Amino acid sequence: MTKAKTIEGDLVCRNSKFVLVVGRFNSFITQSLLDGAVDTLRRHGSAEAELEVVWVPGAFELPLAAKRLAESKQYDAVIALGCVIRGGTPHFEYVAGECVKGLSQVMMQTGLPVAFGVLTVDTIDQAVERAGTKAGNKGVDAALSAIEMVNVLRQLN
Ligand code: INI
Repeated sequence: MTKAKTIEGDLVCRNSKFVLVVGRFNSFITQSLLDGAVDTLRRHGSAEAELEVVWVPGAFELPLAAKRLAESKQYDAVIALGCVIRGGTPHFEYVAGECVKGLSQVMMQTGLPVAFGVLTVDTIDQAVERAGTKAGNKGVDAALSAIEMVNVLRQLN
């Protein structure tokens, strides 16, 4: 156990506004990611009034919406939720690649935490497993990361 000064964020929502931006593509999966994320935020102290949800067509559009929302300065964190499932063409690589690159740029350019709750999977079964069944729920993980990042960044100001 280190004696060094240690800074870490806890998992309690205090006066924090979260916006969840969600891809409509594969909505039978992304709706479960959203449900998991919202349930997690509520159970960690968020009030309903502190949450907003924005739907966009698909994962490719998540970065632009996240950028607009981050620049509005109305939120403490953006939680991006989507589901990209590999098909028989390189389309998957383009959509998934631009999504992760764009969301990462938004976070670095705006300084606002952007949680990456986007599934990139080979099969529908893998998506189902990660959307509230045997491999957990990626929306829950993204919400927890957002809470922790908001709280750790507040201590770094
Ligand atoms: N969008 C997704 O969110 N997931 C996918 O699996 C997907 N695939 O495979 O095509 C997908 N495509 C749509 C894309 O995100 C854009 O909405 C569309 O290209 C319009 O710009």
